[in-house]
Amino acid sequence: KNQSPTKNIESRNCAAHRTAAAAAGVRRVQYHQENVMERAGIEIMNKDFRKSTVYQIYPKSFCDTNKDGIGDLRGVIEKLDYIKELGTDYIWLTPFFVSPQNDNGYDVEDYYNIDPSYGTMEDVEELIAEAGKRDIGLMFDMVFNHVSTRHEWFRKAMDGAPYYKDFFIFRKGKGDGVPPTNWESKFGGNAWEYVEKFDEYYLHLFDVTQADLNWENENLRKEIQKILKFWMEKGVRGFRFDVINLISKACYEDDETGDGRKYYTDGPKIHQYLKEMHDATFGTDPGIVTVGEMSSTTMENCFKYAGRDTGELSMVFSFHHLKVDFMGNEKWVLVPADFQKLKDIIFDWQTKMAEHNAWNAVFWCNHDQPRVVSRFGDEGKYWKESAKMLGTIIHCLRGTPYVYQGEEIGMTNTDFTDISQFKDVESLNHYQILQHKGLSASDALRIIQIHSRDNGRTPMQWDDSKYAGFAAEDSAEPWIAVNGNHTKINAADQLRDEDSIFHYYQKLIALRKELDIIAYGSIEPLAEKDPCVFAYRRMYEGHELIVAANFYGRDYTWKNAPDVDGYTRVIGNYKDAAAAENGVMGLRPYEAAVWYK
Ligand code: TEU
Ligand code: CA
Repeated sequence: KNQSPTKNIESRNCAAHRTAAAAAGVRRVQYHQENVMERAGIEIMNKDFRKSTVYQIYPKSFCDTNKDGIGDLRGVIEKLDYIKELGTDYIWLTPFFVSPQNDNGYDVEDYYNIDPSYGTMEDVEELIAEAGKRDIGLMFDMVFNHVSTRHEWFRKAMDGAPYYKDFFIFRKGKGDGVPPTNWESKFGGNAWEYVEKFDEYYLHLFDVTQADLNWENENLRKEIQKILKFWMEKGVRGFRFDVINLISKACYEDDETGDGRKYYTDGPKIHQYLKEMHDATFGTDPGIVTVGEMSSTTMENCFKYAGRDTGELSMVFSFHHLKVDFMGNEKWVLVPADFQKLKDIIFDWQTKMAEHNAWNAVFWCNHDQPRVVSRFGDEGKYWKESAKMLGTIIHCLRGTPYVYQGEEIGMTNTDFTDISQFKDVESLNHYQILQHKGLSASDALRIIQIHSRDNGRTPMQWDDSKYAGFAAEDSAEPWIAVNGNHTKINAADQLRDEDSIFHYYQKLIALRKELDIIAYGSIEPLAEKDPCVFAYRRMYEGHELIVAANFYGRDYTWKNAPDVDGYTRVIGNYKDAAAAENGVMGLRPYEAAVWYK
């Protein structure tokens, strides 16, 4: 059997957790399905997701209130006023359900209970109610492609119960220690794990402790619906579905030309499963917003996933625009970002999704991505300008913008210099794999520093204190190190500074509410082949909006620019407007400006 480094790292994590969980004493209770909002007397207002903005919270790294060095739900409650100040309509909270945390909660052990490291069900209820009071809806993150191997279903499957064994994907190997197929796990190594007692393998597209679920099984699908209804009845206003386009597997065959993804991505029954889930659960409440995370998807499928009348989801995350610094699908390489490709992909998705009445989630950052200011902007001299420029591009597009915690203050990639500082299972596995391929430890580390998901997972920088205000100074060491630049980049400073990135994001978010054109207008790419400019035009009911951005750190003259005479600059990252005359626009380093007529 191909012994990938996944297995070794996993067994270390798992052992550590078993003791922690035992010590914490996971409390399991059967909870009432009582709507928290009703109980608190909060009237639920349906929102138009096209006019909304979502703030994403990775609770583990957001705010720690009990000094254990791990962010928690009470920390989110404490910061609700900050989020209200920023102005977003929803909070997407990544998973906080009971989990061994091998993949920071994306390995769910129990969807009905809260992991003690994050808090209790009472905390969740209070969070829903307190957010509701501020007219902020909560979106929960549902991981339905797989569950933790510690989930009750998997344990029963391992005990040999046929009913539960069929919740998973068990297959015979090809003999002699050869797994059923040559598919690769996204976290490295083969995607099948051998179980001696059955002489069979189970499929895990992610970590070995994340067993893929068998959606062919109707009983499993009913269980999924029960989970969604449980949380809807509690007052949750939306859902984000983790890698949801991987749930329908076409067949189990070797992929001679790849890693297997063509056999499980956008599979044959995916639309049927989504429609069924929609009709049975969130489709009954028009106020619920949904977003599907679509791994390596095609646009044709997204027309259906996120179509206005297709009865599947409100919108989709696609990632093609964030692979412009990969080599094809290979992430673990160092190549400069391809600006032309970035524009081509964004414009292609913008225009074609519009033609098909389908809706995008628009974003640069999340908990799996490096920080955008480090990636496409400038951490140095033009840090502030470039962060604002990148925000402008996203927030004026056709789609629902997502702001990932810390993006609104221009947080950067980690400053880690040693592999021991990295925590993510994917990074640690690929650090080994790169060295097995012959890279030196320092070259492997360089690649991890650039691409690691931990870049987005260092603690939120609230202030300039020892642990950046993420945790009290006398608390346990944070689970992942704070970036040393928190003395310069932190929320407290930016709340005081009118010219900060925070206040610029606040303005962008407000602009979408003020100007219907941003939510409802058509989209037309401009300067498509220009080597420096990112620009587009929106149109709606006789109004026009022109967004122009210089993507680089040098002065640039944009010839053939649209004439903005008679337009008002509604937002820009320099004090005065750019010099524009007769279709020639002078853009300063990383300058962004938005004109409206
Ligand atoms: O991510 C899906 C996913 O495809 C990424 O993990 C991706 O494989 C990786 O970034 C590529 O380098 C979702 C969650 O967002 C992620 O945090 C989880 O680890 C993953 O699913 C498994 O649940
Ligand atoms: Ca804590």
